[in-house]
Amino acid sequence: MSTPPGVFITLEGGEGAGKSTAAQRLSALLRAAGHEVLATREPGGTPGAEAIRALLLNSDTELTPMAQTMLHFAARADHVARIIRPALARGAVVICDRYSDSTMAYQAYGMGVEIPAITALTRLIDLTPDITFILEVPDDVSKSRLKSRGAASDRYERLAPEIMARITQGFHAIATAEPARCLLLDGTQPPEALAARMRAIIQERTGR
Ligand code: T5A
Repeated sequence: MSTPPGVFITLEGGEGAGKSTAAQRLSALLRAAGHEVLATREPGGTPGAEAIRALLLNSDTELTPMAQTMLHFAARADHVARIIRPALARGAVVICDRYSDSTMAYQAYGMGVEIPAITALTRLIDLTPDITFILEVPDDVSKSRLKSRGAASDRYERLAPEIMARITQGFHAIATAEPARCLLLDGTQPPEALAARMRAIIQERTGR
């Protein structure tokens, strides 16, 4: 498929790394510069994908890691086709809170699904981000942020510490394997500083 005229930015990282906060601030900076911005998230972003999200996050419904993988990709297929590709075709900047790297980190590195299975499904979706920001925060910061939010924990917030450690390793492995696309950023910086750094990198790399 040909490269669309928009710019596709993804934000990745562990629980409570600050992706949603950074996405909001980055969107505001880009809008202030006159760009059309589509801010969206995964799993989710369309009515069908949001319904799949509800199933995925509900820890009362048991799902094998492979079933979770397929549901994440089913949601992604709908989201990419209905929302992300059309926005990129219009020339928008798309900022997506989590994408395929989360499936690689959580379901493969964290939960043991075979990497080639996720690579094959990623290829089927056939849309690679232009830039991926991976936010890193120490475990204690992640825990205290989630605690201060006070919401009931979902399927993924209940994962055992050793699984969370493998997920962190997974994000590192992805960043190491694809340095031209992925940048690791310190998620403990103040949100304004983090968003300004992302904005500067987008400008340097894409001219937008
Ligand atoms: N998942 C997802 C998979 O397993 N496979 C997949 O393929 C995909 C796509 C989604 C879950 O699904 C899993 C991973 C996820 O667990 P979710 O609720 O969308 O569930 O979870 P998260 O994406 O982890 O979202 P969170 O809201 O939990 O974390 P964020 O977005 O990283 O953090 P944010 O911005 O909401 O901030 C959390 C708290 O920290 C504060 C905020 O005010 C907030 O209180 N904060 C900061 N404080 C200080 N400095 C900063 N820079 C701060 N940034 C945020």
